[in-house]
Amino acid sequence: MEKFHPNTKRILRMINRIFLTPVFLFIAACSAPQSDPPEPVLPVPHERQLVWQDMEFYAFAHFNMNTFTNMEWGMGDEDPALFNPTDFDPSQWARICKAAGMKGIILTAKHHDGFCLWPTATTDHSVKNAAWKEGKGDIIREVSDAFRAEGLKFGVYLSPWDRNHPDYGKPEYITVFREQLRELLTNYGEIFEVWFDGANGGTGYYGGANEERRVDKRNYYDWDTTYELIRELQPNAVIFGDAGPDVRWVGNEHGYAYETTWSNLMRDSIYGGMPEYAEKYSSGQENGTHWVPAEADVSIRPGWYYHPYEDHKVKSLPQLLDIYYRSIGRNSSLLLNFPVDKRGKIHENDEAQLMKLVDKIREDFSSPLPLENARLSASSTHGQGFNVENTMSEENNLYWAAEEGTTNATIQVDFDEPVRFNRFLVQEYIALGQRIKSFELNIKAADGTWQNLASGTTVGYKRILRLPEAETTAIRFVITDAKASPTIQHMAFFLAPKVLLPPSITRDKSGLVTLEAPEEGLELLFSLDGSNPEQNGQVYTAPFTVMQPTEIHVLSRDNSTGATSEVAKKELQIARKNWKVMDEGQNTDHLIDENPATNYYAETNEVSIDLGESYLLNGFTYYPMQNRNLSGLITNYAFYVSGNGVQWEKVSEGEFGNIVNSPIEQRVNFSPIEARYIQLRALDKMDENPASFAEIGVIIDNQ
Ligand code: FUL
Repeated sequence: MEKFHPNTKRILRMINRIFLTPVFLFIAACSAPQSDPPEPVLPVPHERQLVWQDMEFYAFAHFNMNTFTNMEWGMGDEDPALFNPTDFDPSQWARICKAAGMKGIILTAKHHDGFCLWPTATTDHSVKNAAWKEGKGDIIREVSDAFRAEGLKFGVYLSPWDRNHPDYGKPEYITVFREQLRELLTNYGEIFEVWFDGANGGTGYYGGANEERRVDKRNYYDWDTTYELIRELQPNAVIFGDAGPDVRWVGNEHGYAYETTWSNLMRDSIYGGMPEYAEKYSSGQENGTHWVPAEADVSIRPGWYYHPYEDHKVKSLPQLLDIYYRSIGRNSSLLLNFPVDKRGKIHENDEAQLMKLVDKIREDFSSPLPLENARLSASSTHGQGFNVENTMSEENNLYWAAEEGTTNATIQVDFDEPVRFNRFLVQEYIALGQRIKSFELNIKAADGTWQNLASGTTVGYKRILRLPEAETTAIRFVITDAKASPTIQHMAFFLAPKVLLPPSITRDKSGLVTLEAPEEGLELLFSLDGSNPEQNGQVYTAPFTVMQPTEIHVLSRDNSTGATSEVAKKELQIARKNWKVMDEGQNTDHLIDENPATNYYAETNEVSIDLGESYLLNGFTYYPMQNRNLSGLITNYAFYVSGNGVQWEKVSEGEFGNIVNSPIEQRVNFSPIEARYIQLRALDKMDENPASFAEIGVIIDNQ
């Protein structure tokens, strides 16, 4: 006779299984008396910042009046009727963002030109007067609904600067601005982030005044009252601005945080749009008084808004990878912008590049070294519940803490078999404050000695190191200095496969084109007729000359596997071999040497060039200096041509909108005109310094 009923046996077997699961063992460990957590080190994040921090990667969409006027900064006098997407499809945006693992989107509800994407009661300059849906549409409603339907969050960009509003610069405008915020924060459900731009004040339409209005950026907006309103209407939303208060600008529009990036900020010394912000404050401060983590904003194309001529300038995989590792890998979130096109869709090229990035990132982090089979040890432990094994889990509230009072500590990982890795990911337990000031990563060499693989400074929410591939049986993460006893929430090592990059393309003044392989042993292929180099390309063996306007396509091939890189393309205009700069200044050649890293400075604020012969010109390009510290950038220009170098005819005049924040090559087209001489004059500049130029070029249609 059976001792137990068969059902009873099954139940006992189940109980047995439950008791032996890691979950049970983990619960049991947690139920042992737990030591008190370490003392926090101020400043610490607010709950809403912790929630935001976990989002890591989310989208920015610049879609507004500029999309239809082909501008970066509209003046505010644009006819609202111009806003007319032909195939507006916010669920396409949401699907793409979801597939990319992005957690939400921030949309330009109102940019500097003042056009509102929702039917606001505060102004007529809105979708109410657009041709789109005969004025009955609401972009904010449709985008927020589409994102929520995918389980993604929604945030708003509301430009404080309003080049349309007649009262901008007067106290009355602040009431209007707050009313606009109230509408956005009341009528569209939960908002995760409210984004305020630092660009404020300047020339504009201002209800017909057409004048320059400067504001006192520190006091004009009375930000504290506005923040109170946001807290009242959306207590969980983080507020972004140069000065925070919750999330700060990373200080550039390249999407790069810094090797040393503190989430602590001396917040009270900062206000939105202050000139010295990027230089002095954007990397945070060890002794910062408030928790204001960095957000890196960057566009997937050169401009923030859609321009058809940038369809082929979508950032390449290597550029996007660099952005990813230099933002999310450096204690910052990544706000990646899509310049939504005139249809009202994310362009196919942008989606394709985004997915290349996402696939590669997934591949890079797909196989962590199995730490469960390794032995972990730490130089010290804070007490029960803070064991070093906690660093293996991605659980937010499980972490290792070193003994209280220590400012250095080591975690060692010993493996039974040699392991190979080239990525190291580490996270502090930031709820108790950012602590680590410097660290090293050591590996054990075959002879048993320790070698230093990398040194670093801050860690914060997340730090990822890209390393040369290393093989070892033991790794040591040595925290050499910290503000207080270190805490680590998570740590992991990965072996990321190599990236097959296209070769880089450079050309000199004489027209000589050089290709450079990203890695040794790759074959380089190129084509000059627009065809895919993989099928019809030539093998690159030595530099070659290209004199006429041509688009070159290149790729790298790994002949051992047959794998190829993506195709890189570059527009080459006429070679500048016979060009002469007509000015007397020093280093005039820097202006036309096809090297944007060298600059020419014109005391006279204008330059003239003899092209050597006559061409039918369609436009010109101005490549601003690429230095970290910018000076003399031309913000307003006039462009002249001449047949004899004496009598000049003006063919174009205008503004290089947003050039100071985004110093990318500027392209201006005009009606075709035959000329041998060109002249660019600076009508206005970012400062009093001589006008600066990295390159000037001409556009000649080769169709
Ligand atoms: C800048 C703006 O002036 C740009 O147009 C863009 O919106 C960018 C995100 O912020 O300051």
